[in-house]
Amino acid sequence: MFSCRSCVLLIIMAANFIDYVKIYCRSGKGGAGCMHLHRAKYLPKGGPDGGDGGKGGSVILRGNRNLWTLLHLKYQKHIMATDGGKGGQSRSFGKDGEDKIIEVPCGTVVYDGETGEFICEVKEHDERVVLLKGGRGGLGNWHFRTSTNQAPRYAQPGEPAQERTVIMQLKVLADVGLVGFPNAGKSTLLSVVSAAKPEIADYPFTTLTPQLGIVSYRDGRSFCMADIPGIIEGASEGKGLGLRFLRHIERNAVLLFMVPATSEDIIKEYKILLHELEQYNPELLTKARILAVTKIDAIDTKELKKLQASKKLQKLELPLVFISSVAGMGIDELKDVLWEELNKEQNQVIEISHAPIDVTVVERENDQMVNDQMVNEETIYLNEVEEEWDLDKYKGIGWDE
Ligand SMILES: Nc1nc2c(ncn2[C@@H]2O[C@H](COP(=O)(O)OP(=O)(O)OP(=O)(O)O)[C@@H](O)[C@H]2O)c(=O)[nH]1
Ligand SMILES: [Mg+2]
Repeated sequence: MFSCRSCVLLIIMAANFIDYVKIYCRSGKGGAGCMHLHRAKYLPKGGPDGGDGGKGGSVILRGNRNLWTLLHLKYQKHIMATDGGKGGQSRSFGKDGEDKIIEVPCGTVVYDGETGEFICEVKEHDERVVLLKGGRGGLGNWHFRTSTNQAPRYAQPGEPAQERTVIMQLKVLADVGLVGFPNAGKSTLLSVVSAAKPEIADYPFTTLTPQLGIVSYRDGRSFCMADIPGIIEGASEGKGLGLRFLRHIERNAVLLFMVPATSEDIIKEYKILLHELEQYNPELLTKARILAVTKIDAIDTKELKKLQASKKLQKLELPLVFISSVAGMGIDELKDVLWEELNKEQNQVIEISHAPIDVTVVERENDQMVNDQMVNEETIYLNEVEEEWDLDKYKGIGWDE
């Protein structure tokens, strides 16, 4: 059972993983140019001297490698840059509007909130992408003086602001993504090879949000592993936790498929997983794959030997590894295979095109996720109260009087 402190931590972790936000954004409009004719004592025809308007602020996204979720944007419903100031007399410029910089974790993809069309993505730390450009300031009438029109009585208005409701989704960037049915042992593996402490239990869908861990390899080298919630047959049609977490494996260089040795048909399970990925995005099948047969401590040596020699498994033409996270078997070999695959040149680029999203589906899934998390938190909390808090212990302080 969880300790009090870990219970609180779990609640915080589950509630804090936000990989979807919808925000209304608006850039600043350009300031109007000024129409002004210079007037001064003893200077009857001073001429035009209207200055230019300032430019409106832009809405800019900036990648930040220290952010892991979109939590900081959860309650921001509007993000607006400021307008440019108007130009003034004596050819004075209007003040430029202030840009609004939105810090986002690397791997954030932005879609139009109404049509679901892909707009842009931010991959690198410090990478800047202009989401909405501020309007240009209008020119003052000084610019329009000519020999035939020495006192132009017009100036340009500033360019209008741009506005858009956008959906930001985080697609976790990791080197290796774990793919498997619920209970395949994904979180257990992550907890063994990294310092991450994912929740582990023998009921399906223990993991509700993606977890990342840094796996240290030999000679101080390391790579990043992402544990995502289990996939089941029909996930691409919304079954189980549905599609909403499949996007987190889009950006992984290598996919580690995990099927327990105790499974009735390892190849069938692997093919179902593959099919679900294909339904979601066929480009996922171009990624390097490795098959790990897990929980080999749960079968006897004879069965294990049979599996290792299985022609059917070898026919899949995949790097095959047999592991037990609990007994620590095959873990070093697995790391070797992962490292080798990660360093192959063809696996270095993680370019993938982002298909448009169906806004209604994405919104429904997000509501569902918030619901799931609340139910999960409540269950954890109630269990904790029943099992751990012995109120009798505190009678001495008089709470019951
Ligand atoms: N015998 C044995 N049991 C294991 C091994 N790895 C994991 N398990 C058990 O399998 C159950 C499920 O493990 P998890 O790591 O939570 O599985 P998961 O794939 O993360 O499951 P979801 O989060 O529900 O998708 C737990 O009871 C683990 O103790 C293993 O190598 N050997
Ligand atoms: Mg898990």
